Amino acid sequence: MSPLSTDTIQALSHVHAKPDNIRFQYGTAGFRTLGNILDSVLFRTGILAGLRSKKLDGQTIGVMVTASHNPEADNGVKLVDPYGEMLEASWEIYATKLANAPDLISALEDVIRDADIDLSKPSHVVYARDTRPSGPALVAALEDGLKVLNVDARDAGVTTTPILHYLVRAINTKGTKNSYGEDSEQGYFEKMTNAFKKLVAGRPPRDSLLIDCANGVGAKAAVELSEYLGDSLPITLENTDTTTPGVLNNMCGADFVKTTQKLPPSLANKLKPGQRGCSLDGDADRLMYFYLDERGQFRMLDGDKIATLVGSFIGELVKSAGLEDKIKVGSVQTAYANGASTKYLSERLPVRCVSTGVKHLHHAAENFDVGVYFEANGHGTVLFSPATTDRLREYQPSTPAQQTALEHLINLTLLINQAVGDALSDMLLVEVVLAHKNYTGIEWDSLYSDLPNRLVKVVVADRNAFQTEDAERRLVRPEGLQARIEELAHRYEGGRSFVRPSGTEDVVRVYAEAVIRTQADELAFRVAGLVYDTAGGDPARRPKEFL
Ligand code: 16G
Ligand code: MG
Repeated sequence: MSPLSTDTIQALSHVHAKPDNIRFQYGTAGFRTLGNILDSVLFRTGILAGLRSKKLDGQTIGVMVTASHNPEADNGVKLVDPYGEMLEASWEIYATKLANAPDLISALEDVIRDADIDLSKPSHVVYARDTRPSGPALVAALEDGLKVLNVDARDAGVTTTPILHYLVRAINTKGTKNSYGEDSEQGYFEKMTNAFKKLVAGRPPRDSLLIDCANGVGAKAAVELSEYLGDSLPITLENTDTTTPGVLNNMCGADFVKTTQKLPPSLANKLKPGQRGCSLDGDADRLMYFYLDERGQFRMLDGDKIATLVGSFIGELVKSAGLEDKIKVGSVQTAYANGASTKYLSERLPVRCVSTGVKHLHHAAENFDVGVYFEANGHGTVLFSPATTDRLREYQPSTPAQQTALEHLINLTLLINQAVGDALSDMLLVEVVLAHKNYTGIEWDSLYSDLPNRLVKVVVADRNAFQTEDAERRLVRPEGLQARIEELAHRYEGGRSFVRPSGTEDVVRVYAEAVIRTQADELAFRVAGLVYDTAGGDPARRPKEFL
């Protein structure tokens, strides 16, 4: 085992000094905070990525520098494991430990010992960043970290989070039976658009889809995508300004649409009634669809609507292919899924509920032959198990109709980015289903009606006092609070409410839904009031809307 080059580490960790009095935490989305305090974190994450690769025998690890839908001044970093999945949970602890260590060398020695890492192993890392202004300096700090272990590193430049995940998987599966595609952006776009073109071949031409790129890195990718798509899908790109300071995610993008349930003002005179529009988030891994109805009212088609559309379509194809006894299609949601979507899906497919965060959904989806997972906020994808992919490849259909359905399924495995939720790939997937069903947004929307719902944030003294069970649907702490929430929810028709501590902000989140809009709001604010009072909030500063 070759020793650590402690002199280099000392010198560089001096250059990338850790700020005092700040505690960093590797959470559900990696490290994420103000970009201008992340320098030391990026340096240390570079070293960690090298260690992770050595631990996995030199397989390539991904590093993505992004803060997704957060404000432009924020930034963040997360590691990607060899098949394009999120970093294994046990390593999140190492990440946090290294980021906060006053003595980096001894912390590194602890991690190396604890994880039993052989430093003589090779290490490979591929990294990318979004369009944030703090990105280049943070990447330079990351590169210094990579130098410490002489990592063989590849700079994938400015690109989307899902493309980085794709590259990681493509690099690690190159030349194997599970080869995922060419390890280049060109490979990504060709794979996806070739499958798309086959899937929509012979369907009537579609009217133009308007894409809100959130003034982020999705704009760059969408411009390239449109070239590969040619006339197979007419698209119009909006909010593509990646250079004017302050515009990223500002009053636009998937998070704005989901949280405000409004059309980004910049699209007001651009989206025609009935036309399909969609928003990407700042790193293009979340997708929201929408349209304006005949009265000009904004209608949102969120992750739940996507899950129901896609889940039932794939279920139908499996049946048409004559494979329903061999391939089980299932779906995974979180407690935030609208009750109406859960009902719609459950009547067609098995549905599981798991805790918030992509990694929980992804792992649960792996337990199905075909697992369709989406969070209401627009994160999601579809996973085909390796055995299912083989089965599709080997299956001998007995009728032309079965043959056609089989070909569609195989093309879906190529269209869908199975490494991670991908706004552009999900968007093409939605477009395929709409083309096959000959649906506009209106018809898609009419499959079921969302229950009115409300999400409220409550600032409390200590959000760790809130502990949940049953996929976050029930509180176990503070004691007694759950019973009071249920008692309130029972007073409203279709009432459902749950409370969980946020994993990304220092707040507690309250969700409520009910059959009637005003009741959903009232329930949410009552539960929020209950949370506020129970968690020891100052009654004098109790928000007025908490009834
Ligand atoms: C992160 C998660 C997202 C989740 C959100 C919840 C990933 C890549 N992202 O953004 O899936 O919905 O956190 O945030 O896992 P919250 O804990 O603050 O409600
Ligand atoms: Mg994102």
